Amino acid sequence: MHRTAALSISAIALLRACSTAGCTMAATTPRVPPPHGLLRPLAVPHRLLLGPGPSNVPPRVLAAGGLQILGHMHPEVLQVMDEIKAGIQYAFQTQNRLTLAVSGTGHCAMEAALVNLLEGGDTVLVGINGIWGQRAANIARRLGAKVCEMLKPPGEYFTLRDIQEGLAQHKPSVLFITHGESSTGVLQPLEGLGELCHRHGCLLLVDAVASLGGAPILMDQQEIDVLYTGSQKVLSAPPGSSPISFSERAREKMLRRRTKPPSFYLDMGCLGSYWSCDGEPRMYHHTVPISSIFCLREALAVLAERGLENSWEQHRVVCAQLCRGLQDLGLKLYVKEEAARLPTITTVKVPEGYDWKEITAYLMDKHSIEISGGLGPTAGKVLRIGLMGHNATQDNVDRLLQALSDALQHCQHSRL
Ligand SMILES: *Cc1c(COP(=O)(O)O)cnc(C)c1O
Ligand SMILES: CC(=O)N[C@H]1CO[C@H](CO)[C@@H](O)[C@@H]1O
Repeated sequence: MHRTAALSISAIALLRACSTAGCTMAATTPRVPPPHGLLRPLAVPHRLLLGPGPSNVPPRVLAAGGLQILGHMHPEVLQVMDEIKAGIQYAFQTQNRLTLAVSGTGHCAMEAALVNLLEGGDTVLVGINGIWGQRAANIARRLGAKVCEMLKPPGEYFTLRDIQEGLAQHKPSVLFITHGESSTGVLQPLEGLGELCHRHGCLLLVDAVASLGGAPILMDQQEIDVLYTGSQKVLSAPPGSSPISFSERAREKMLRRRTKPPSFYLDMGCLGSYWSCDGEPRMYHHTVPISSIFCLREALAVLAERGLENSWEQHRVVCAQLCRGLQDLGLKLYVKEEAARLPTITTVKVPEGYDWKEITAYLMDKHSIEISGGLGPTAGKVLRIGLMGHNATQDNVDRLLQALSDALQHCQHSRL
């Protein structure tokens, strides 16, 4: 104690001596000035977000994010976590005990699923009909898994027969499939998939980031083993907390692991006890993002009040109106088969002679509406329009169609 005090006193004496001697106080003078940008007020314009996500956040959810922070182990926060678990069980239609929200965006949930399910030497069959299968394959390879790719052209989905063949050929322990392929606008049918996987001794992992709440998913009835989503699409909450759930079958596979999951942050064993999924006393693992958790709680409450079936129906109706309107403008939808169109995100071909960037920029500049271009295999080929959650309304369909018609008249036809 005395020594520390003595040291700091002598350090001050040294600094004083230094300054009187005219040398610069290199050790204590900051050289990087405060950034100008930060000295101006935060600027967040009002925009209608009709891209593939994030979607606009309704006032009730925004208000939850503005509440004061509590300690992450305070009983009120633990109660909110319990309410979120129940809300996710409702949204997923599952009774799985291992149900929680990981602290991160949709990719974080994707990593959590793969990191816990796979270990070196496991075989995973990945359905690739857009960018999300590519990403899952990328993550699985990093984990040392044997990745078998099952390909389908963008704009199409996998039939039961495709999957049956893939399972028989590769004998994987996990099948990854994307329910709402937001890079192409395709909805993957899930009927019979879980049963088929289980007959082949395989677990079914489904990415529902772009579809949950917008298209029917019944986790338990469809025998899905791992399901995850994000917060910023149909749930209309800020990005950052992502619901995920594991079946008993998936838990059993995880219990049989020879090695620990290579991520401490995403270890479902630790997360399960933090979220009290096993009924045991909670163990601190990390600090949940409190504001994000409050918002997610409110977003799940909105969904519970509205009812899942109403939410599915709303997205179906609004998407059908949008598709009709787009075709009336002379535009062509990218996904040919009507039943295969994702109700939350619609892909429409960039009309001939137009540059997609001019269209999206015009909508943004003149109408403060965000829509987006393609992604991965659809880059440069399509426009992606999202009508999700809070702002999946008839009003917004009309607003967008008017703005788009305006854009088509004004955007220069490119010289290409
Ligand atoms: C948006 C999306 C993701 C990724 O979510 P982030 O929140 O951007 O990390 C994953 N899968 C699908 C199908 C998506 O649409
Ligand atoms: C943030 C935002 O743009 N919200 C809009 C969502 O859609 C409704 C209906 O058109 C608008 O009233 C909101 O302003």
